[in-house]
Amino acid sequence: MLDQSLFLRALNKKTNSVPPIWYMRQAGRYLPEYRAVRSKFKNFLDMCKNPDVCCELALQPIDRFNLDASILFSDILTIPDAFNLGVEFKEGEGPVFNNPIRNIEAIANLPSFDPQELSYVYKCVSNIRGALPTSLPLIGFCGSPWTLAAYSIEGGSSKDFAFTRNFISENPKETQHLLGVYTDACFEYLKEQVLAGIDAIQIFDSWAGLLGKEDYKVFSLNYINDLVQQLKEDDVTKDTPVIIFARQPKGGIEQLSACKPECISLYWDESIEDSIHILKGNTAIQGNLNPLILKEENSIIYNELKIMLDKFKDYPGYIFNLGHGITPDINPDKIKFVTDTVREL
Ligand code: 1CP
Repeated sequence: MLDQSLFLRALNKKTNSVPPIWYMRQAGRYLPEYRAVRSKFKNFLDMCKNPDVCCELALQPIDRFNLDASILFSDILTIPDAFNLGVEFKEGEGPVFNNPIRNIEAIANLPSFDPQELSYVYKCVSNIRGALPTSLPLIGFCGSPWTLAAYSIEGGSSKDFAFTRNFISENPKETQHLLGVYTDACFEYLKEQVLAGIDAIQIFDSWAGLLGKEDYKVFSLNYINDLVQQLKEDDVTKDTPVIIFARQPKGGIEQLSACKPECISLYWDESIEDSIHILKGNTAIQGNLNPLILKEENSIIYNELKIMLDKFKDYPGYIFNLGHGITPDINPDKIKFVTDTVREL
């Protein structure tokens, strides 16, 4: 049944007459049914630790829009939380780390990673898998080692991660040790997600753009590459397709494609023509409508979609998505309109 899925076919570089559709942050604050559940929890991460609630949240966009793939409801910061960094989401703020990694002693004293600390995530995966139709694939995910390290060193989010950038240039060896530890943790975590029932993996390198081209290789790409290698060499994970999303990597997607993922998810500012030229049908492409367009009138959205889908017309292995997550201010009707229009066009 699952091998007939448009999404998994596209990841296998098969052409579909209609592209599979899913959205980054398809479950989230733009949905009133999400906000109703969210209001019962003070700390977002407490909600992530409740597998029944997470299952309900993952199904909300599927029930509403009949999408072609579901994504685990969780967050990339579960791993730093399992390393006892004390991750908290304060009302109206981003994530805050109560025990960030502000010095090299904190790296030396990192506890060892026990994947069972995150058993609530695997329970959530098996709940969602059990609730979904068998024909609908479920995506699992993790943050890239670099993106997780950036939040952990900074102690939360930031516009420019100035402390982190200074820290890594002063302490490159220790940072690389941390990145290695996070890489192994990501592998163990994804393996448990596969055992619990996910059908594809997405790695989010949301803070790729903080690094110059050479530093990107040293602090991010090497570890994504190592993670993908570990996945490809393990009997449990080797057949699970991998998607890499990187936001504004300075070396472009050419650098990313060297990691040999099955698919690259394009940030919205990435040129489709250039990407097709670089990837040449050897790697599936996901993306990349600018999420801001969802604020425009339907006629404008329609024209944008027409132009975009025309560029991907003959590409083997295309998955429709946005170039970044849906923001809280989007009207859910726009997601319905985009979904219907993509299928119609
Ligand atoms: O208060 C709330 O309701 C929290 C909003 C929220 C949601 C809905 C956060 C906090 N995380 C999530 C869920 C989430 N996060 C999912 C599953 C839902 C889905 O996609 O349908 C996924 C895949 C993520 C991944 C994630 N978390 C990323 C990578 C994607 C990206 O946006 O670049 C990142 C960077 C995070 C960190 C994070 N979690 C939440 C916020 C607000 C942030 C960003 C913080 C910042 O601004 O740096």
